[in-house]
Amino acid sequence: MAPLSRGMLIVIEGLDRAGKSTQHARLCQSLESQGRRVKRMRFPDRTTPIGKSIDAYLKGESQQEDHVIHLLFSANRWEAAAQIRNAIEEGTTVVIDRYYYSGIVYSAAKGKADLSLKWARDPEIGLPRPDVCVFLDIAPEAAAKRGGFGREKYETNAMQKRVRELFYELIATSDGLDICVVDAGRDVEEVEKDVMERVKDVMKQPKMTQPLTEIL
Ligand code: NYM
Ligand code: MG
Repeated sequence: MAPLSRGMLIVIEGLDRAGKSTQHARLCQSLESQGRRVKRMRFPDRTTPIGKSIDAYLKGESQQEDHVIHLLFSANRWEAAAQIRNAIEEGTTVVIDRYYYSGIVYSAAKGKADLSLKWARDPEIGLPRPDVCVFLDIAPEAAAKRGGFGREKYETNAMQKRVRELFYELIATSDGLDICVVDAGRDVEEVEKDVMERVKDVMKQPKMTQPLTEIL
């Protein structure tokens, strides 16, 4: 594979229990085995002070007003933005488990009139724009059957169903989100193969010879 002058920015998205962590790990390993330097990241990053507040909220240990928690999730990305940009400039590929797409849809899924997809997206403007976001698509019913579901806030069938609808709305209504959909209801290996294919397609695109851009 031709060397890229900069790293790629790749995002894995999906509902809870869609298999994101597994696919994230496998993709990082294959990219490394192809000789690329890889930085693994995930959002929320629960290790920072902001991330710790988010963690407490998700576990039900603290309460936050809906706009406030939305902005904390966004701030948690902003505090990592320079790190992402620097890694990519020096040729490292950054692979992130969840990014601003989750940020938008999970908040908007709460159904508040004053917390629309548009309102939710505004604080993300200016963050590093992904080269590709692979949306691991799974039916909420199938996801719910996988282990560990239901422990954290948002892990209810009603919420997951709405999140999936909003992911589809996001994909259908806006250009330039760089999302591709992969059916995640299949064997791990099949999903992995598709994810790698999407990433390889993007590697060939002209934008990969240009500097990383920003979310507009
Ligand atoms: N989540 C994640 C948000 O609500 N907004 C965000 O910006 C991000 C990045 O956090 N249910 C939600 C989605 C998940 C939860 O993420 C925790 P994970 O990947 O399950 O640890
Ligand atoms: Mg989760």
